Amino acid sequence: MNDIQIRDVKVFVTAPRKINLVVVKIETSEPELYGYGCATFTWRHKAVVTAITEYLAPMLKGKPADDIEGLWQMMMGSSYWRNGPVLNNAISGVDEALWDIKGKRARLPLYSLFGGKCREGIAVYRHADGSSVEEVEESIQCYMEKGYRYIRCHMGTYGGNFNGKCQTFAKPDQAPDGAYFHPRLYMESVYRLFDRVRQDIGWDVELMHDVHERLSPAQVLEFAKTLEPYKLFFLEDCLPPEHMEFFKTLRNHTVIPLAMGELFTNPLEWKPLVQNQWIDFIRVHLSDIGGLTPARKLAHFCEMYHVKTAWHGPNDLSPIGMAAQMHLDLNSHNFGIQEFSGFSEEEQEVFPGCPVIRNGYAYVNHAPGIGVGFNEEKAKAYPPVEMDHSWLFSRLPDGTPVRP
Ligand code: GCO
Ligand code: MG
Repeated sequence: MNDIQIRDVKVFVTAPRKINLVVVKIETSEPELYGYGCATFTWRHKAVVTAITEYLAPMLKGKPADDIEGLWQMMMGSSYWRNGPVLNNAISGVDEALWDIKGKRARLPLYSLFGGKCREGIAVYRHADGSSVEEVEESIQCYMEKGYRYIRCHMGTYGGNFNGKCQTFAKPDQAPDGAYFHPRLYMESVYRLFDRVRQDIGWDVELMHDVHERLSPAQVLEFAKTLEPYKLFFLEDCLPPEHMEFFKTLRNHTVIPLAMGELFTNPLEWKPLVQNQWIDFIRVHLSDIGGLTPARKLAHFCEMYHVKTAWHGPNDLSPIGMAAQMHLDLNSHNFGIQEFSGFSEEEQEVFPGCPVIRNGYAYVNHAPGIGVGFNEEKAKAYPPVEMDHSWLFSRLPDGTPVRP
């Protein structure tokens, strides 16, 4: 089977939605056989491009395209220091492209190659947001009318921004710029939000919320306990990855289902949470852990502990990456829910074959491989952009920087 070699490894950065997406193309010794993978780490995309062009491409040329597992181990181990977001994203782009090639060679969509389907459609959740309860409720109702039955609810993105009121907090002299938020104001606003949503909209919809690592351990205990009456589908990212040990306390303190993982890059982060069943949903961003190869292993590991998948699905993920994880969604018995942030018109133009959504379910096409193409010409019309990092400089009212 080692008759087809990797001939070239190319990397593209395109921003059809004004968010930098990184795409890897693997060309093989068979002229018409190539594959695409997602390597999107939007906040450090140039570092990922360098890792691919300067390190991975030279070691991959001439290697057998069939040996995904062996090449993944070589890419991961050859930097000695490993398990970081930049190198993992670079490896993911290659890994997913090799899976795309394997599916094309087998003339099978990836879900079939993984062992076939456990379900016909992939339940997805959307993001409702707004600067008032009424605006959030309007957004929820709009999604429900489109058939979505799982909705993440926020009032002012992460930590709540109260329409800029955060800027009026009493701050010290010469307080630096940043995305200020006030934990107590944020917490109280979320209590009010879910109380009203459950009263006004009711229970025929599953609701989530993303703490986005904004609260202290003690605040999280109160927050989870206070939200219990609203029966959330899950409460996400209660703490930063640096505080995983606190999940043991949190788990013993609340019945609210817990989700964690989009920030993980190292198996040491998820192992204790999964094997101790301290969480209910694993949320990794597939390219941040190295692509489909490790994600399949993680899904199987989680299945042993009744932890369900809820792969990260923000807008800083390419349609190739979204489709790749949706193949895994179809195959995994312990699929939980798929986060989905829509595809813009421009993205669908650059990435033909995007999954389609009907009545709250996503459907990948049944083309061989990942099933999403990449129009290199159209991608050129959307060159990389200067991303707005300001929200990543989050601060408490006294200016203390906090994890964003
Ligand atoms: C989510 C995530 C994202 C991240 C974003 C960072 O649950 O979808 O929290 O919104 O903040 O991907 O770049
Ligand atoms: Mg999140």
